[in-house]
Amino acid sequence: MIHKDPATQPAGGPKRRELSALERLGWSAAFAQQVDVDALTVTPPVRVVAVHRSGLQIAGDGIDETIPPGPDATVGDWLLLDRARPRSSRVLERQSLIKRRAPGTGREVQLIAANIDTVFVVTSCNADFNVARLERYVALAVEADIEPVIVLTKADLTDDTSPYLDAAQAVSQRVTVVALDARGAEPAQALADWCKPGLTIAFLGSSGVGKSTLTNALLGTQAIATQGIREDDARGRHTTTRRELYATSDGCLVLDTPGMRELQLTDAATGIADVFEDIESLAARCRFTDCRHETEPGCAILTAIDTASLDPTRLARWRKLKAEDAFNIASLAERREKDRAFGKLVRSALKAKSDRES
Ligand SMILES: Nc1nc2c(ncn2[C@@H]2O[C@H](COP(=O)(O)OP(=O)(O)OP(=O)(O)O)[C@@H](O)[C@H]2O)c(=O)[nH]1
Ligand SMILES: [Mg+2]
Ligand SMILES: [Zn+2]
Repeated sequence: MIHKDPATQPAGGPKRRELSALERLGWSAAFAQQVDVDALTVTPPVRVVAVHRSGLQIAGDGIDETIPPGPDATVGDWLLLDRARPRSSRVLERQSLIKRRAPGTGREVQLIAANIDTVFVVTSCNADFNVARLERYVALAVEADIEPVIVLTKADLTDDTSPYLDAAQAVSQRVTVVALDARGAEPAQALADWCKPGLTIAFLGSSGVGKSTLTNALLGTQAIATQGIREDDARGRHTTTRRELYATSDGCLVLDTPGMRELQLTDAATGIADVFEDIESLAARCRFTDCRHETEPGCAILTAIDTASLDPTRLARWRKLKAEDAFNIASLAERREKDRAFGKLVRSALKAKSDRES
């Protein structure tokens, strides 16, 4: 199923090497290195292309099936499929991992996706646009060691995209920002630098911003369902309900995801520091190393606010994200400690019982 476009592959010109079935799923040297060649025939590599309640949908060379849930894997992971005991399939070491604090009252970490090369943080040129949310998503990607790109959809619905472009660029100077119409041919051209054979890209963002529309555009189909947003507040209707990887005709893997209602960062200090690099570097210039940037003399952050070179609302968002991240790390540690203590209690009770019985 190699895509041959005569216009881009002139006869006699440099020919692109044909990708193997595994390479078309994103297999690369980084994964091959982890595996003994002999093991490949016994436990073939497969990629998790979707996670259902009933199990993991996997794809490999001539393999396309669902295995029961079990391996601690997420969409995008590579497994060495143990046919006899699929639950015990080994998960290969990841090139990247996106995670967040699980929504709701549970304090656990939720794995969102693995082995992603580029995260497209998607928002629209309408009421969905929200700087605080963009900062969260960008920090999430940077923390996972993935290049984030901000995509502003629905550029066709506004006369002037520049206020949106400027506000998105202010999130981080290091991030590329693209504005486009997600329908039709534009995404394939605008995202071509990142959507390449063998690479895996992911669309993240709230419901209704056009993640599935973008995925359809890259696949050249209308196969994935999309749905109009609410007129009054531009909110989506949570049309997509699971994370799923799709392959384009030239071998790029595209992950469409459901709109997230809530994105709580956990263990994302590096990502936050990177997004708020402007504030972090000011903080390094405060007179006191433990400056809280409240009333301290010689505080570089307060000076920046006084001279209007730092936006106080951005400072407030930085404080909030740092506090949330610290809280979520602490509550996770507390929960794990409780689980450990409980496990110990159970083990000692069992031991006491077997001591009594022996
Ligand atoms: N005019 C215009 N409409 C768009 C654009 N992108 C998406 N839409 C429309 O916005 C609506 C929502 O798009 P979806 O692709 O379903 O959004 P989604 O992000 O996948 O939403 P969830 O699956 O709910 O998370 C659909 O009616 C799309 O046709 C765009 O760039 N321009
Ligand atoms: Mg969708
Ligand atoms: Zn300070």
